[in-house]
Amino acid sequence: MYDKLFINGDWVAPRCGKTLAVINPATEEVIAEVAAGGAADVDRAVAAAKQAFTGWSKTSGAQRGVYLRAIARAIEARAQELAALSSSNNGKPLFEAQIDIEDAIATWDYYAGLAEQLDARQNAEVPLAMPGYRSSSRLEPAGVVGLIVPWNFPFVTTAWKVAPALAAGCTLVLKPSEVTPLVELQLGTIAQSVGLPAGVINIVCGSGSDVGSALTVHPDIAKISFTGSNRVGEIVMQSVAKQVKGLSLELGGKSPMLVMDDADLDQATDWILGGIFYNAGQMCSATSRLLLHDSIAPKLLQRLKTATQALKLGDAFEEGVQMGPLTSKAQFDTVMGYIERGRAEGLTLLTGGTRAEGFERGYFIEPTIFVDVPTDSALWREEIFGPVLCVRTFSSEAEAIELANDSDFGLAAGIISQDSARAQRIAEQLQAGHIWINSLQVVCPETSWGGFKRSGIGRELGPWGLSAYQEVKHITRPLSELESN
Ligand code: TXE
Repeated sequence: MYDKLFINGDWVAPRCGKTLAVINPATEEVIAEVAAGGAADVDRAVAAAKQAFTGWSKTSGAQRGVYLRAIARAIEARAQELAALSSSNNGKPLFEAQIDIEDAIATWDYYAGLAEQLDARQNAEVPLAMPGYRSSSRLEPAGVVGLIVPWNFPFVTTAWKVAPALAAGCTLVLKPSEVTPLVELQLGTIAQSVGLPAGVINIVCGSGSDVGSALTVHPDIAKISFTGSNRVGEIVMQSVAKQVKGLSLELGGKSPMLVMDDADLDQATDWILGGIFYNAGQMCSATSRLLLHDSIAPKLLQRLKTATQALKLGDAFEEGVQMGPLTSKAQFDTVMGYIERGRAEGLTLLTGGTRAEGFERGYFIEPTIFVDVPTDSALWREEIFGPVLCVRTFSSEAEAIELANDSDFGLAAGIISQDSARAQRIAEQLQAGHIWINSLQVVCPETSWGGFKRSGIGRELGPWGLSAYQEVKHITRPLSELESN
């Protein structure tokens, strides 16, 4: 299967003959060679999706819901195997990969539910102030869509795009990340196992410059949904502009965590660690800027240091491992580059700051905390996407909010305080798409995902995630015509 692409319901050999070496980041061993497509394969996949669109777009929401639920059950039946595959490719501890698979199942079930509700919403009457006319609205699928995903949450980010696209009645071409294609390819076998009509889902692995860019410029693709770096997000935006395609972008983040003077310090320690070291910090929503009230800073920093140094690093499958390696050599180099830059800037290290000791192989980095980081430091302003936390203190609520909002990004934020009214007041003033009060990265299919400012365009999840794949149509006619018929 790995030597093929999934096009038109079948596993087919790619036309360009390239392969991708897939690596286990804990061992640096090649664990698979995966077939990589090129522009000619994208053409084939889009043609299959276009042909399938004719039938799939005319199915009822209820019919599509049946397929989505079947996919959820098929994933559930293979949950352990899929989690293990994801861990071996991404490096995340097995329990994290299991959570990913559970999130994916919840997403498929949620969009099955929205698909089932769609039929009752079609041809809904729209009240008009203007006399003599009647108008009704329809929600129609956007067309063939191109979905480009990264490597940090394989199967999850994919579910966030594929499930609502199918629920809306779109057909699609998915391009997995070249770093983590293994678990994503299983979606092809799952589509086959539930009898999804051929061409509704197509999967073309390959590089961004070959497959990704061919998708963004393809004239038969109506919309691109992209999750990844700001650098590539800008390129994608420019290339879709030429054909005025629809576009959703989920890009970077530099999210703040605000810890107020009334915080429970033990809970705060857990949430801070989880917010930056889960998935080895490779989360767009990582709360990578920590803002501490200066009255609690010394005590909390001491706890953070102790708890961080106690974290167990290791192979995803080892008992008790809390943090895995970085997912790729490229990401390891990027993160080490930022750490070296921090040292060169003379920043103060609370802990970490080196390649992890005791590992002969694997892209392991010590969980790292820099304190008193100046607001003009690259480490404070740029997304590092690794286990590196930057800390500053504040003395008033107003200062905390100002520091939190002083960022190009606005994806998420956390607030830790035992004063619920105060936490709500602060949440309402933060410029971010999702604010967590006294909780850790709680993401549910019902709530939106996406950011303010340069964190992206549009929202995934919730009803907004479905709307992203729909066109709104109104049908308006004179009342007299209706009365005479
Ligand atoms: O992302 P890329 P990379 C951020 C994070 C990380 C940085 C680089 O800061 O350090 O991005 O990661 C495809 N046209 N995030 O290099 O390159 C590519 O093949 C179309 C944040 O992995 O943006 C892959 O499928 N597509 C993020 C996808 O884009 C192209 C998650 C993402 O890769 C393309 C990951 C092109 N020209 C990284 N070039 C988040 N928001 O969660 C590449 N791609």
